[in-house]
Amino acid sequence: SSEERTLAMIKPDGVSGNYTDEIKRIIVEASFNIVKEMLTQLDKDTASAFYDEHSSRSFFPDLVTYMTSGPVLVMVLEKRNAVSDWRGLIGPTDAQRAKISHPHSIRALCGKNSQKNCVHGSDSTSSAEREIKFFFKDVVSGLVSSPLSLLQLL
Ligand code: DAT
Ligand code: MG
Repeated sequence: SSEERTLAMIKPDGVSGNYTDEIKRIIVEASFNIVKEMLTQLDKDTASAFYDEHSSRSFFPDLVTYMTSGPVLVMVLEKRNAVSDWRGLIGPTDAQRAKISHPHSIRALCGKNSQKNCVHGSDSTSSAEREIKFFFKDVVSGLVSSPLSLLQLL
């Protein structure tokens, strides 16, 4: 089919700020299906590996500290053009800019600045494939395939 999948995440400030329900309402209203979800807490190694492409940037240590500061909600979203449609809904990286240029975006709604920007979205179909595997590699066809994935689902 023409369905596409992307990885979305509600970052620690989004979860602790109680934005989960409102963000999910926006997701469903925009005709995405939430096909997988997992509430988890990233450790330093996991957050560092997820953002490996940014490992040489000056903001990287602060980014890892922020991403490990509390629970996150990781979701796989599905619809036509899921990758670009989700990027469009979340708005630009810098939430301060988002409030001006994309006032109805999710980052304008609940982000604070260029680091605490409330949500993640894959930036391409190849990133989406990598990121979905990164978080959901042990879950095959919705069936529990290993004891590790059972723990991941709890
Ligand atoms: P995006 O999350 O919009 O894909 P990105 O991939 O360029 O943005 O950066 C990944 C994350 O790193 C971003 O969500 C927050 C952090 N980050 C990016 N640029 C930053 C900056 N200039 N200062 C602080 N944190 C930054
Ligand atoms: Mg990115």
